[in-house]
Amino acid sequence: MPSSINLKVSDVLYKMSLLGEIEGINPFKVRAYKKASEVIKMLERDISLLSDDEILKINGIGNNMLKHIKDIIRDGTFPEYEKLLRKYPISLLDLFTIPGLGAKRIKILYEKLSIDSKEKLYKAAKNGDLSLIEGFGEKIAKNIIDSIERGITQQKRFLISEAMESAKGLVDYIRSLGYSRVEYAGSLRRGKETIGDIDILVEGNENLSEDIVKYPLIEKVIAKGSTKVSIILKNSIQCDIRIVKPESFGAALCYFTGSKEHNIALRELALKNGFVLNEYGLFKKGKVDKAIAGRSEEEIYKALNLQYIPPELRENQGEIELAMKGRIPKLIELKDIKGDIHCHTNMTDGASSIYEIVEYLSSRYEWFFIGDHSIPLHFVKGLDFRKYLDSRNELLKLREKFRKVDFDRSIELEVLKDGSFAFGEEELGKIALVIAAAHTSAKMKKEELTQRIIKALSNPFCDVFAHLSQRLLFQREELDLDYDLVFQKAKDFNSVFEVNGQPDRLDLKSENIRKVKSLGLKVILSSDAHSLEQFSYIEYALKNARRAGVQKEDVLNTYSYRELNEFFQENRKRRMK
Ligand code: DGT
Ligand code: CA
Ligand code: CA
Repeated sequence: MPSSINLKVSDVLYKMSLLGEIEGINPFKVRAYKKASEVIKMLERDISLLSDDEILKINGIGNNMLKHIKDIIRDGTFPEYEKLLRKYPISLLDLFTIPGLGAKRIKILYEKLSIDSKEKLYKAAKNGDLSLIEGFGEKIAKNIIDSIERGITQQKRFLISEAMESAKGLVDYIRSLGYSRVEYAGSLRRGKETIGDIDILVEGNENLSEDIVKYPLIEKVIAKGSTKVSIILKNSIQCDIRIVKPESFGAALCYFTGSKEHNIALRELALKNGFVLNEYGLFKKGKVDKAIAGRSEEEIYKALNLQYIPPELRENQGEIELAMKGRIPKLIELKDIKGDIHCHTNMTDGASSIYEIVEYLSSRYEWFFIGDHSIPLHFVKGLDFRKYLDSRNELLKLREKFRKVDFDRSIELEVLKDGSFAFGEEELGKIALVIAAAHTSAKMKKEELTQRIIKALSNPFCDVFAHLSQRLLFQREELDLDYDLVFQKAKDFNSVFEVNGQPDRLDLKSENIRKVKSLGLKVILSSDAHSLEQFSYIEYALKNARRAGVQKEDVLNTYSYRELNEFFQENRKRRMK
């Protein structure tokens, strides 16, 4: 059971992240506060009872964070937080709930017009005062008035990792009660970027609802009937659990997996063919007492003369037409993935040593690359070339001990402002795998930024380009780039884009993966793990790729180690010509 002290610590760290954003502190720090807040909220044990070492083992918590946490446990606050509280009123944070307002705008509103509450904001928008500030057009003012009048706040959504971890806990609990057929449905099963609420289906009977509400992580029970239980978990995620009979399990799974738009299209198709389709089954029109399909989803699609449609494609974006023609692509699967390329060790901002990572991955993959940030990212201790080489040698020594698996050292190499790399050509030639990435691009104009990225892509040693858009879900918009131009140029260089599996990145997003695939370019999936548990984040990259219709042959993680290295060497040679 999460203790109230955990919620208190989590709350202070969350508020610190928002105030930090307003203040404009280093985005890595903002992210660290947010992440720490999230994991502590989910923690089952009372954090005030843990030793320092135990706290440091929690994902995403380093020494600085540990100090803040201990301060909060003792004093309810910590010095850096107090400093910002003296500068900004806490009521400012209410403005984050208004759609369209982020940290930058909130800061401007406060500094230029002393707006620190919804009431003052509403008045200013009504009076037309907002138009005095550059960047606040009529549209924003109207949005603000609208949303405050109608009491609309940003509908809270969750990162897929947060929802998935909660859902797994609940599913394990239901299984422990003796129910064996338990499935995720809704957006979680479709692998959407963010999740509104968790949907779970259980084959069971009415006794189940009595047992479910005894789950210790429940904050509040909203509804409890014989076929549906709705609860809110301690971390404020809502969860709808439906209790279904075996003969309708497939129909219910199909219905509650959605999307709503897919359901509607499917139902219309059924009607056209003389059927009725609902969450209980597929019926001949006029004969609703006996279903002709319903036990499994496969049965239903088959009876409608459709190929089976994987959940990730059920968005009514042409998948039904493809299924009619038998042209649903065979999507890449987890078992096709032979390795990962991008992670971080404790030399920079990761939690584990090179040795720990090799040991961990050697039983999971055929091959892998262990990376780290490069200079000039000092605040995450980015490596210079010397440190890269030394740590590479350290890593290669382990080949002797771990013979069954192939591995080498990659680097997440910083793209400088002018599009050149932090290392020179001669150095680059000695790097096993260059993952180019930009982390600092504030204030560049669209055109300039686009040219910078294109220049980086044109570098012969740009093996992979990481998290192109730099978006952070719920935190930072994607870069304002001419994406189509970037992708078109990328075709000339045969560039490889990363699909980053960090749940707040998911970058490239699936629309862009589709574009890249249609140009015949390959992608590579990565976990960008900062701790051992995060290596599983590659599954979120996979879901994102599947939603884009990506197949095995589009993805370099499915190559053998030799094929992969040949591919990159070939690319380097070709670009040098
Ligand atoms: P979310 O929770 O916002 O991330 O997205 P979903 O897709 O999980 O939506 P949710 O939880 O409201 O409903 C779960 C599924 O139930 C949805 O994907 C399709 C089905 N469903 C819900 N409402 C309707 C409806 O009005 N019509 C139809 N045909 N299906 C619906
Ligand atoms: Ca849902
Ligand atoms: Ca739902």
